[in-house]
Amino acid sequence: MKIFKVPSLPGVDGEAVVREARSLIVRKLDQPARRAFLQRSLTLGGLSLLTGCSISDDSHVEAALSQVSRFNDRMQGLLFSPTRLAPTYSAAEITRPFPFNAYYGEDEVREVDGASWRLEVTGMVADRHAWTLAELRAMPQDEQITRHICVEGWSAIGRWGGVRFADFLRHIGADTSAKYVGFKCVDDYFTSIDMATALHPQTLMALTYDGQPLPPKYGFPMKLRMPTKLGYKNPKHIQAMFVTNTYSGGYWEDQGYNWFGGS
Ligand SMILES: Nc1nc2c(c(=O)[nH]1)N[C@H]1C(S)=C(S)[C@@H](COP(=O)(O)O)O[C@H]1N2
Ligand SMILES: [Mo]
Repeated sequence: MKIFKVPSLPGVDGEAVVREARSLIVRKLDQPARRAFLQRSLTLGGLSLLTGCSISDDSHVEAALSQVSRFNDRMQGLLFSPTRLAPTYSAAEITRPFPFNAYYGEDEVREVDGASWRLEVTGMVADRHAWTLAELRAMPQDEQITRHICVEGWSAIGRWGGVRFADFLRHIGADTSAKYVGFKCVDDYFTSIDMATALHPQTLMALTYDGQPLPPKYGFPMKLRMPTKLGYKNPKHIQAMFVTNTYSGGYWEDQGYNWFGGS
């Protein structure tokens, strides 16, 4: 395959973009959803021009699509404004009932015991103690009515309350110059986000839905709510979080969904 030609942009290290992309292009094409999702970013004709690949060769197509997706992550990261707010809505606009979604059905929603639950905090932080729900509830609380957009083709407006993640990160002495914050959930879900989004004023450790403790189906006891990101980037039932410079992907991201996942 030919060298991926990166346009020169101010402040962008083109070679680093390609290196980062190349380190992620080893996976084989096996997920139709992944391929369909990535193909939306660029037509195959354009892709073959860009890369010089034969479009009849699946592994080359896959490699090129992965490069485009990682390139896209870098561009979204560069374009992300740490202060621009996602739209907010009135209480009358809330979608009722708010939809449930997970990689399993509603009959398999995880029931977490709030009394014994702890949020484990590791990585590049000064204070690594595990948090109880009561401790999180004692922090200053914020609220938002925002739109959740799922790539499966639906969106809905909901009302979430909880702790601003930026407040929490500062409180625990997180190294906010780190690249990523990763999350592990009570189910097998996991994801990771860029630090700029972690510090965004609308990124919330949500403890409530519509004024009540988060119901199990919406991620009790705590989910991360980010109106600047697509639904799959919003982890429910969070059990552990870590601040890191090591890329750790995500449940859907590892199957081809774009990692940055901006909405
Ligand atoms: N732990 C966990 N978090 C998750 C998921 C999941 O399967 N498990 N699915 C994601 C997806 S794809 C969506 S659209 C939203 C759905 O959140 P909701 O049930 O509150 O609508 O949760 C996200 N977070
Ligand atoms: Mo989703």
